[in-house]
Amino acid sequence: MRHWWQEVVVYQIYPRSFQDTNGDGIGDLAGIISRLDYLQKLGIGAIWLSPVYQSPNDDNGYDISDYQAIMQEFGTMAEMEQLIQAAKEREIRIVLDLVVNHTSDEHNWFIEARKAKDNPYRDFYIWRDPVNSNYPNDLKSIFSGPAWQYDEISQQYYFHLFSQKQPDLNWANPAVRQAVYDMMNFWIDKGIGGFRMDVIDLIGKVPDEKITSNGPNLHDYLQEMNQATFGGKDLLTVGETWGATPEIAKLYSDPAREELSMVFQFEHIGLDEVAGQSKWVSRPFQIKELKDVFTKWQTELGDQGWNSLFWNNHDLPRIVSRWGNDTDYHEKSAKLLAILLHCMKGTPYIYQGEEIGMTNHIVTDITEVEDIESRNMYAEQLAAGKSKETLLAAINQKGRDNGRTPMQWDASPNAGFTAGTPWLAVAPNYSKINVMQALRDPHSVFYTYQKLIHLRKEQPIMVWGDYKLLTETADDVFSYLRIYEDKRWLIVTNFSNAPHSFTYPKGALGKVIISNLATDIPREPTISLEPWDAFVVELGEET
Ligand code: TEU
Ligand code: CA
Repeated sequence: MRHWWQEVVVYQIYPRSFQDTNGDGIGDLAGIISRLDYLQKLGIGAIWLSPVYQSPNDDNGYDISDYQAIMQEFGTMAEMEQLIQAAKEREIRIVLDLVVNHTSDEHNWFIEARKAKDNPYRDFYIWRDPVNSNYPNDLKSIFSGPAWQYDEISQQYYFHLFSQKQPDLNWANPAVRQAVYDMMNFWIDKGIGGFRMDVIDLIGKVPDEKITSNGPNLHDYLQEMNQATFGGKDLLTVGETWGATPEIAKLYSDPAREELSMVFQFEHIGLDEVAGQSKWVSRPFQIKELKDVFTKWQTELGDQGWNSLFWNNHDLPRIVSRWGNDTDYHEKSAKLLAILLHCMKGTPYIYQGEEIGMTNHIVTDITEVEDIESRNMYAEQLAAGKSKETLLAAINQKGRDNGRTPMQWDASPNAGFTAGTPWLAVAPNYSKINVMQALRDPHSVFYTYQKLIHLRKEQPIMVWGDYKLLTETADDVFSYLRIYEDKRWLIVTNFSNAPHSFTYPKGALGKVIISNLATDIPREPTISLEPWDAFVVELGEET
């Protein structure tokens, strides 16, 4: 069976940084509504909206204190309903962020739970006694420090895989699961298009056995959730699963198992990291490895799963700065990254600003950093003796604020994001890199994305075609075929700052489908690719 979510491109909005309308420096729902025409022009079919629920913002909305209320800074429930409706009128569905591994410590469930050991909500969370007046065990928080926090009132520790203000829910408790399902149905009844499920691979944790991801009951919970909520409603459900291999991804997304539509896997994202070390330790990125990872995912899921395709999200540095070239080949490399990814099989995701080539933002002092993950790491490592310079270099390379600077709409002060003071500084290159400029220039990165989205709507080969890597190329040339019925498309990209020669595979070259070259593509049997060249061309039969 074919589904709508296999044929669309999804656009992620980080509401805090998208568009402010009331001058408080914080993006809001009214701002999103005001930009729907822009998104319609881009051509997307769904928006993944990062959390908009009530939250004390310890982790910018990923710490939720009421799942059924809208954060005051963002607007009202009426505006949320208006957004769902206004988007629907433009054939855009709203996919909500479902953050149910943990709540805020200011959620009513936790306020109750910490009152006393016999409180009816106590078991909504994970409490353990101290062991020899120390932590229950040595599990660590992903945001630095121990995963256990002592609570003076009831004299036990509670478990938190993220910040101390994000206590983990106890999924082993059926009452927790039912409360989550009820909340999901509340939103489904409002007409949303689905859920992006935050760190969903952690809900089956068994802290006592030091199992955090891929716990033993994980898939039972997801099957139960499917049946109790979105099952049979054809919604888009995408799980955030950092530890997924293709085998694990099939467990989530094999249609026969009735769990999720797809997962976000992060194997490619880890290619400039060092195995066994934190994301803050980097090594050089190699195209050869990228080819291996993408090819594995493109070929191994088969009919038992569906890929999501992404370079960016609100946790990741900007791809054009990370693996493209944001100085000498800014536009060209941004277009290559778009073409390479969007021509693959799966559902592509665009993170706000990616479509105009937004870049990383360099900071020179920790006071400029808002992100809790970066700040905690900095404090911990500074205390451990690392230098400020080393730590800021790591934050500039990998820190989450890189992706969170305000959306660059135009060249007016603060990039047209706010009339006030933005909550996080706008990247200084906004006078050149902005939406207004991109819309004026017919050769901008924006129009490459728009065209790729259009092709996906018009050309079944983009959605359903098989993928085949070309192996006889230079290491830095990433080239593959898509094959569908009697059609073949050849995708050619030179993922580097140097020229490389390239020999076409057998078959007559046909029409150019999309390209970032200023001229027609060269058509000799062996050609020289210039740095960051990328194009797609029809390829006739191998005769
Ligand atoms: O992210 C999961 C997560 O593990 C990230 O913190 C990740 O490890 C890190 O940022 C690496 O870049 C999700 C959300 O996407 C993130 O924004 C939240 O902070 C986190 O869960 C907790 O809800
Ligand atoms: Ca605002």
